[in-house]
Amino acid sequence: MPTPATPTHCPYCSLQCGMTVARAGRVGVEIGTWNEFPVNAGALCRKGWTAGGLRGSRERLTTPLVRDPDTGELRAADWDEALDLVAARLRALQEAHGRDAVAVFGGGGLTNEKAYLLGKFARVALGTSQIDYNGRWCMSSAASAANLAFGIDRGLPFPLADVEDADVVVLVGSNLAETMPPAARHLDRLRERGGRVVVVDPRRTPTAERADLFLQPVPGGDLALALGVLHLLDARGAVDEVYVATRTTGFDDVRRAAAAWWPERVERATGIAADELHALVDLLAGAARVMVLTARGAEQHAQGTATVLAWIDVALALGMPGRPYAGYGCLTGQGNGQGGREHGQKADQLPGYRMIDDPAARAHVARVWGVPPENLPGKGRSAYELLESLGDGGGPRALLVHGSNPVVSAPNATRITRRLESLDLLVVCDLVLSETAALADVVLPVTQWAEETGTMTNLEGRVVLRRQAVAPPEGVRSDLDVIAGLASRLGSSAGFPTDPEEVFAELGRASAGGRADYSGISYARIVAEHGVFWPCPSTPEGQAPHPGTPRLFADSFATPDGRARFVVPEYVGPAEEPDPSYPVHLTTGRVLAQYQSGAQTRRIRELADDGPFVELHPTLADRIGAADGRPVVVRTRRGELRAPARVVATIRPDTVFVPFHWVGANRLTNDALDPVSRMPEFKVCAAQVLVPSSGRP
Ligand SMILES: Nc1nc2c(c(=O)[nH]1)N[C@H]1C(S)=C(S)[C@@H](COP(=O)(O)OP(=O)(O)OC[C@H]3O[C@@H](n4cnc5c(=O)[nH]c(N)nc54)[C@H](O)[C@@H]3O)O[C@H]1N2
Ligand SMILES: Nc1nc2c(c(=O)[nH]1)N[C@H]1C(S)=C(S)[C@@H](COP(=O)(O)OP(=O)(O)OC[C@H]3O[C@@H](n4cnc5c(=O)[nH]c(N)nc54)[C@H](O)[C@@H]3O)O[C@H]1N2
Ligand code: SF4
Ligand SMILES: [Mo]
Repeated sequence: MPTPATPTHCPYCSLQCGMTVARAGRVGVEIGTWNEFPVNAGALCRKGWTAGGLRGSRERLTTPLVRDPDTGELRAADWDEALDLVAARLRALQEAHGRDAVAVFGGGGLTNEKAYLLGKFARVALGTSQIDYNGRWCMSSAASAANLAFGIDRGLPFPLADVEDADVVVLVGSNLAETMPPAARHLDRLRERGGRVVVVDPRRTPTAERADLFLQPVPGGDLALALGVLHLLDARGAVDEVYVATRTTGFDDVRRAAAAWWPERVERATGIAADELHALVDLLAGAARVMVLTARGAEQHAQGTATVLAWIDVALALGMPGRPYAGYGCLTGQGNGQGGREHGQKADQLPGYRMIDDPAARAHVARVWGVPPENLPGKGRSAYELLESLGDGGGPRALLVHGSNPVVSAPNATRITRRLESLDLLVVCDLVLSETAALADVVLPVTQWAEETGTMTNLEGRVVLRRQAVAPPEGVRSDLDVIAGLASRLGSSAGFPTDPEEVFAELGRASAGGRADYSGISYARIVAEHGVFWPCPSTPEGQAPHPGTPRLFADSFATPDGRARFVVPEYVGPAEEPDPSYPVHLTTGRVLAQYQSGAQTRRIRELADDGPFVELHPTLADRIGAADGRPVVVRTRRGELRAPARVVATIRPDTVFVPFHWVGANRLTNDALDPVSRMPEFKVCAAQVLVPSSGRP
């Protein structure tokens, strides 16, 4: 008999679909629809429906594991033994090598409460500057760009449903029909209303199937494409001169830069023919409400920030940001991809999206934490640079991981795995023995999703409450308990509460007055209002509460003068271009049934785990003699992967695609970083594909 169903949210992506969870049987759960939650209105994708699959599974960790120095194997330990050991070794390493000898790596899947407490733990209990998180590999280029252009970074500055009322939506590098399936209905409704969808992707994806105009550039071509659009918009007199004059600065320089991007040059850089470019500009120039949305296809490049800025320039030139049902937005990715970057687990940030090198920000947060501001460390290294510096790299000698599986998901993963292996101490908190946990000296088993309570901030900036619905398995603890347990063993006098609602209240105070102000949000309000959009400052006693902010930029931008900034994007091209030895483009991404590094979804029986594959065009397959389902080898300057070929006419003939949910794709990828966001170039590098002669190549 199921117990009463509790409304809560999915464990996976940034849509944070509402669902109900009830206990079923001794350990299982039953997932049901929660129709009143507006973002998904009852719809779930396959991953959501099967999310209970890890409950009661043998794959679930239920006891701490400690590596035995004699046998080299992981063995079960009790919590006190494991935490005492970790604390003692952290302290010894810091005494011998300084505070920064210990590093922390967080995740965009952690609740706001966990992300906040982890940042506080690093800065106060460990006193280390070395903390960053996997969100750096996710939407950081869009975050950098939005901060530069608009003075604030909220993925979508409007509710997702606004898509339905736009006239033209341009999706640059998003496959949302597979990465957030319930969101695709907004595109369908937009088209029913007579609106148009444009999709830009080197692959004709299920999302592209919904497009009125589909453009198929080479990977890394989006920046040049945007410059070409700006060129033609200006040539046609389609720039909104009044908007540009009253709401922005810097257009003249962009106009000059775009003047050199005539259609033939765009075609050489992107493979998009002049008539296709004109077709796109026809749609944009004639529309009253244009929405430009970017996702990882456009952003995960060494020029990701510049690429997003170029598309923001397009939206600004058309006069869209701040206009209803129009503007620019980034579709974030992880469950708490938005909140995860606001509360201080990023190397350069403190809670409330404050910058760690801003003296006023330091003073505010230090007051909330009850420590002298000068005790707070400064900026640390970005995610890839941090992992690359570990152990033999000359940087930190110990790493604590909460909510990431970098052995699978880091670029140039062979190198990163070696760095992890060279650490003096690796501690991983996880639900399962991920590839990264399998390398650890200590593994701490934690609660997941419906076993605990906490808030998540979805792709719209809507703060939602993921409520506990079932009891956790015996033996596991929440990340909050782990953090508090270590902090007290390290002798920290600052508070590390373990009650999520108490942590949320503290987080609200720490964020007050910051860019991402949560101080007016409470659990009760989230429940009553189906989520609250930040910024939502607190109001004085007796005054009406702040309503939250579903839509930004109607009157002004968050820059000092209130105007949006045009930034000149300079096209450099991918860090690695094809050449005679590595003649094709390799790009990577996702499939519907797997999530991220696959640590969770590969262990769920209902989601077929077929292993990685290499998607390639029939023309390329013919040239190298590959056949559908037979093995091929993809090789780059960093490594190689052998996997079955999937021969499809939907991909460009000069490009291959590999999903990154299994070990392998990231042995191939390039670790070239964006100069501003420090985003790695996951989405393009040069590769060769061949058919193995016999046996293993
Ligand atoms: N099923 C599933 N859903 C997920 C996730 C998952 O792992 N699985 N992860 C979640 C997370 S964290 C994220 S960040 C989001 C990501 O969501 P998306 O950004 O939609 O996902 P990706 O598959 O990484 O990339 C999108 C598309 O970019 C295309 N692409 C590759 N290179 C380029 C390029 O140079 N230019 C352009 N324009 N397109 C390019 C790819 O072909 C792909 O179709 O998904 C979230 N949802
Ligand atoms: N080639 C290539 N590589 C990529 C990408 C790409 O497109 N191409 N995309 C990048 C992107 S956008 C992202 S977001 C990253 C994601 O890649 P990862 O950072 O590896 O993300 P996950 O696989 O979600 O890892 C989360 C881990 O934390 C565990 N976990 C889940 N919930 C909790 C929790 O509450 N607490 C703790 N302690 N653990 C928990 C899970 O079991 C899992 O092992 O990959 C990046 N890597
Ligand atoms: S779309 Fe995302 S949030 Fe919704 S059910 Fe699927 S994985 Fe979960
Ligand atoms: Mo992501």
